[in-house]
Amino acid sequence: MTTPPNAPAEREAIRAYARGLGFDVVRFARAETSSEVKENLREFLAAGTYGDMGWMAANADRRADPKVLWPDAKTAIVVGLNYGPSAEDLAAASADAGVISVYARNNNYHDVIKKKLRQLAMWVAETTGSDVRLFVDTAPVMEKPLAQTAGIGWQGKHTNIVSREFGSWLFLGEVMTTLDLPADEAEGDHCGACRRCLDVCPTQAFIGPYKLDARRCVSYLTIENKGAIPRELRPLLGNRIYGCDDCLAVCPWNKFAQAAREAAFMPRAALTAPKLKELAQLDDAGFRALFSKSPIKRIGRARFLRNVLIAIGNSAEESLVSVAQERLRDESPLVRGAAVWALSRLAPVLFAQLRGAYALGEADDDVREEWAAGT
Ligand code: B12
Ligand code: SF4
Ligand code: SF4
Repeated sequence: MTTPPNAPAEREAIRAYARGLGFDVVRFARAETSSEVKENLREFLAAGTYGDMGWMAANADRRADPKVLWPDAKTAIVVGLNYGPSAEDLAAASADAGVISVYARNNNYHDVIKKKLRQLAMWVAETTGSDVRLFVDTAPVMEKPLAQTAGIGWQGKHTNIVSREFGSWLFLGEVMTTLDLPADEAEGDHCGACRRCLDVCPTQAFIGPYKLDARRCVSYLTIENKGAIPRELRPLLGNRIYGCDDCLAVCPWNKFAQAAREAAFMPRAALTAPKLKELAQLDDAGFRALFSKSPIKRIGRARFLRNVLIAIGNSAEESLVSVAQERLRDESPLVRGAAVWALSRLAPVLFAQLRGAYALGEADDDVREEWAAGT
């Protein structure tokens, strides 16, 4: 173990260096989780509310405790990168346009944060001689409890970190090190009696304060979920086609939020209120080109068009009937199934006319079921 003699000064030097890299908040915690947090994770996994995210359960031991993940880790340098939107970024889109959540309107934040974390990790290793590892999002680390212990903010009732300086809009990342550095003060809970985030949720995904049923969350349904979106939830998605910001956006602590300064997070015009018609007509090459460097690329064309067609079904826009109809012959059964539902909502008479012939020629069981079910 490396214990620097001037740990507080060392800590401040690391903070200054990380701030220089563009991180908006840099704080320090012991690389460990409390027994309470471990128990909460156990409860969450036992309830099965993680849906298809089997990787949450698969590495539960490591996720519950950084010491299992890396026994030599002593300190977590926890960073926050502000991606705060402007008021116009949060304005409602018209019925024929889709809403992509704020975090996905430009480059993939994993790449942006990883690049900075790598620089930070290398610098810490070189200047202190300690071992380092970096984490962002996909690693089995519970980033939110670590961020709360480090004092970046508190886990609000919407379960995300709320910062007194940046509201709901911080991405998190960590460099863990074998250096033994003094921890910063933890942040307390400042939600009080407020429950705005719980009440605004379009799919009522909260089981209660601080407890999310991920299977109902639009973010899960439109991003992580690989199959068809459950029928009863489809109308509740509205025109949200990738992720959701409703519980974040409504938080009163956002009055202290600041617009992002990181250029890679400035929204691309093409991904701000994109027209549903154009999105539904994307082929594979078009999808890849539009979402180059974007986190949306990961889910692939079929899952994305599934979301777009659900939004078309919710749009009540007659002009989109022909668009839904075109996708009835799409090569992907996931897309065809969503197109059937969209058509049944937008044009029930046409749907009834086409039903017999299309259902007969349909090779996929799930799509045939969509024809049988209608709206
Ligand atoms: C899995 C995951 C998801 C899942 C599940 C979300 C969830 N709440 O767990 C889905 C796909 C739904 C999701 C959605 C989103 N995510 Co996400 N996600 C993750 C991931 C990979 C793991 C989170 C995790 O460990 N969940 C497990 C459960 C057990 O954790 P939990 O909900 O926090 O559970 C706690 C509470 O239940 C609490 N608890 C239980 N009972 C009680 C009682 C009381 C009184 C209290 C105080 C607490 C409490 O204790 C539990 C443990 O701490 C993290 C990255 C990471 N590695 O940490 C990103 C992460 C949490 N996601 C993030 C973001 C930005 C989002 C979205 C906003 C994206 C979007 N715009 O669509 C949404 C927000 C939805 C929401 N309201 O949470 C950011 C959040 C940043 C922040 N400021 O907090 C993270 C940290 C990624 C990152 N590196 O920046 N996500
Ligand atoms: S992200 Fe949207 S759907 Fe998910 S919990 Fe928050 S408000 Fe509900
Ligand atoms: S909206 Fe209210 S309850 Fe939800 S996180 Fe913000 S302060 Fe807490």
